[in-house]
Amino acid sequence: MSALPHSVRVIDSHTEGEPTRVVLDGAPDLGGGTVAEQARVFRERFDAFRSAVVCEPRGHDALVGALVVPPKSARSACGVIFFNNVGLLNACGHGTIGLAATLAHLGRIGAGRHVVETPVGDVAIELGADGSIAIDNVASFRHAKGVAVEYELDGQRRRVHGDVAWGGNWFFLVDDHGEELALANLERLTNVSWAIRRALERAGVAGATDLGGGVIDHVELFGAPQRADCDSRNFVLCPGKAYDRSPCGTGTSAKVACLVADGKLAPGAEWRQESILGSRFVARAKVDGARVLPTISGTAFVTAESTLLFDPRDPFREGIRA
Ligand code: PYC
Repeated sequence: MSALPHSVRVIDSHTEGEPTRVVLDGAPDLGGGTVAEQARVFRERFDAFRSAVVCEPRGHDALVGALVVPPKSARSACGVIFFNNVGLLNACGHGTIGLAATLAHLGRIGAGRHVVETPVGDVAIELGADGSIAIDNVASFRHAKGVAVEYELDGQRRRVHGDVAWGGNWFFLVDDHGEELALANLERLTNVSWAIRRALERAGVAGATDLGGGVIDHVELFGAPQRADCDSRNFVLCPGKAYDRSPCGTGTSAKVACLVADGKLAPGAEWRQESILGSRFVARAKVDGARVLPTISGTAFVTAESTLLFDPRDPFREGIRA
């Protein structure tokens, strides 16, 4: 018998094209503690809730879920655990902007600064009186530069180089991929990025294990922008093989950390990251000693308020899991 509730109210939004579903009620009790501890309980005991909310037939592969949980500090607005079609995310930039738009839509936050606790540290939301949203993300850094990796695709062996960087998730950032970053090329970009990810795993390339386990589960390809008001365009492959419709908040944070490390972005200067859809985030970095503190701004729109129903007789009430 499923432990799912009969119904769960959610609010859907998209941030620069990338969807977020915030769970309003019906979530399991995760026992309190830090958000990291609550995330561990969610991962170990409530995976059916995760897949029921974001996987087909109620969701889809690109959807990121957000569970609002009690924060450890009374000064924080809330805690949040992000999840997707295959598991939990350490953090999520577009999802935090979507959460901010949702909480503002509900009247739960007003203009000002609001701290949100995630499993990997605090993130602050800056909600403008005009509805603009920026987030001050977790400290981001480059872990390794110019790592060579060989992958095989369609019978061809290729070599690329990339930086391993943390922006709240682990990324492999590649410039020399030789691919056209165009929406019409999605299947090829997905296959290339997935082959790179598999090759990283085989070669044992990883981030620092004390942060989110160290697994590089996001691959980011960079190229020239198409928009005149952007500095770069990207394609980001997420852990469950869906591509990020937005420029990826944690991925843009990782990029900014690498640019600062290379002396290519001055503290406070803007980095305008275009997504594969042509949407954009504007990023800035504060530098505090060895720490790069990225601020990411973008726009989110609420798209639906709905109630998910879980009929005990429904064979797919827990979602369709691979
Ligand atoms: O915006 O950080 C992000 C993100 C991670 C996965 C999908 N979006």
